[in-house]
Parts: sequence; C-alpha cells; structure tokens
Amino acid sequence: MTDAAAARPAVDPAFRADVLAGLAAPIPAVPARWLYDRRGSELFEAITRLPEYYPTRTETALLERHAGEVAERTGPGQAVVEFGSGSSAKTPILLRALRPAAYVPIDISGEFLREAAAALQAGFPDLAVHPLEADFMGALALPDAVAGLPRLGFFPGSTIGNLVARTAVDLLRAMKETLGEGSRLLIGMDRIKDVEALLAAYDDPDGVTAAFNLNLLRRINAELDADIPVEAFRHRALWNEAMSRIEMHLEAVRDVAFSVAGRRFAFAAGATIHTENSHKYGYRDSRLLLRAAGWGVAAEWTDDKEWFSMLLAEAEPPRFAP
Ligand code: AVI
Repeated sequence: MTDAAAARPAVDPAFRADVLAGLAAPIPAVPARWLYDRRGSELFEAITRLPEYYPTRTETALLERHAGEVAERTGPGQAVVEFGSGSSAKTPILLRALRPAAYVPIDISGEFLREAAAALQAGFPDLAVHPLEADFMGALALPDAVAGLPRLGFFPGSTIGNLVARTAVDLLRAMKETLGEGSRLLIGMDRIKDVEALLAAYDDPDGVTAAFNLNLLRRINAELDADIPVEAFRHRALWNEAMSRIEMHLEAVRDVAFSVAGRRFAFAAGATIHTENSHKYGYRDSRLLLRAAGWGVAAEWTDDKEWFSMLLAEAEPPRFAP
C-alpha cells in the first residue's frame, strides 16, 4: 500500500453510492448528511456561533425561558429520549428543569454518542444515562431500563427542517412508534421570516457556511479518489418560496470536468450540485406536519420576532372517522 493510500480514510460504500448517483442525476444532488465529516461538524459548530445564524441562540434562549413550563406540563420521572445526541448546551438546560428519571441519547455514531453521553453524565452524576447507538429514522426498541417510564422525545435544532416533508413525516411517525402511546415530543422548528435574514444566516459574510458547503467537495476528493477542483465551485444559498426552504448549492463558476472513483463528470458554468434543504414552517405548517404523523400540538413557544419555535407535541391516540 502506498503512503497516500494508507492515509486515505476507509471508503464508506453508502457515501460512494450517494455521490456517484447524485452527481449523475438529472438534478445533481448529494444528501446533506455527507456534509458532516469531522471538519464539516466543526464548521457547523462554528456556524452556530455566527451572529447571522439566529436558530441556535434563539432556541437556547427559548429553552432557558420555558423549560420550567415544559416540566410543569410533563411532570417528573420522565425518560428523556434525545434523537441525535447533541454535544450542544441545550440538553443540560432541559434536564436541569425536568429532573427526569432517565436520559436516552440516540445517535448513529457510536464514538460521538459515547463522548456526548460521558460528558453529560459528568454534569448529572445521579441521572441514569442509557446511550443507544442506532439510526433513529426507523422505529426503535428503547432500553429495558426505561420500560414503564413516561417518555419525552427531544429533537432540537430544527433538524427536522433538513428533511423534505415526506421524509419528515416518516421520521415523526417513527419517533411516535419509538416513544409509544401517551408520549410527548419537544421539537425545535425554524419559522418563515424575511428573506434577507434567512439568506444572511445561510450565506454569512465570513464565509463559514461557504466553507461548510465546499468541504463536501474536499471530502469527496479525500475519501473517494476524486480530483474535483474545489476552486471551480462556489457556495450558493437561495430561498425557494414555493417549497418554503433555503437551499444550499455548489455552483460551477466555469466549465469543469473531473473524476470520482473512476467515473467522469462534467459541469457547465452555472450548473449546480444541490447539497441541503432547510425548510421553514409557519404557524399552521408545523401543526400540519406534526398532525400528519400523529402528533397534536399542546404548546408552542416562540421569541419576540417569531423567528423560531419550540413545540410540545403529544402522541394522538388512534381515532376513527371523521
Ligand atoms: C443542522 N441544520 C438544522 C442546519 C440548518 O440550519 O438547516 C444546517 C445548516 N446548514 C447551513 N447552515 C446550517
């Protein structure tokens, strides 16, 4: 093995398949989850600290202000089940207010999950923490240790917005199945707002979001034996009014040709690779989305500008007509 090959990370066949199929598609696109390698995750953390990127600080403030009300509505002794165990500051705010009986962080990345769970356990030595390494896009069996406890799902960050409606409903339905009857879900959703504020949040003047988006090309080069000239692409963020979403694209600034894993691709100047959607929801939109998956909204908290919402949903019992 050459030194270069030894230094190259092992190829993830799913990444390879998604990139090859996505670049060859009639509307070229690569699923957003591939933005998050180590460097991508670091850049996303940097995005959350940008003055233009309002969601993280707005949601954190909402939690600080209203976690007590969430606790009043849910009662003590909950099992808090977090989908995508965050390394963020938000979880401790909720746990401090709620004083749950158990905390179940779920993440597909075992390494990240164990690190996050250990850090949290250190701050809450008396809390029973039961990490679950799994893909939460499907229904899951929760650890036996939380059987019989009332459940509160926690899905902050407006991550639901990164899914198209059909997939978002599938996920919310799977969460309902995982959490079970009588459960609740505390979920962060980003609101529709003026386009200028949205574009600034997704195309910041410091170029952090641009670096986050362009990192996908570097990752493809590093992991998939590719030779994409990264400087031949630029970050584009645009508001798609009909779909009520911000879209991130990588746009070719000149005609460009390259190979990925032995396949040739050509992009004309102006052609784009679609890399992410971030859907924004109005007052009724969020309710419709949740209701489509069997969740009713019990409470919603928003900031003064109504830029971000935290919703407490309740699993609706199955019902007959109408
Ligand atoms: C993770 N997710 C909720 C972020 C968002 O706002 O859609 C990802 C992001 N992409 C660019 N900036 C932030």
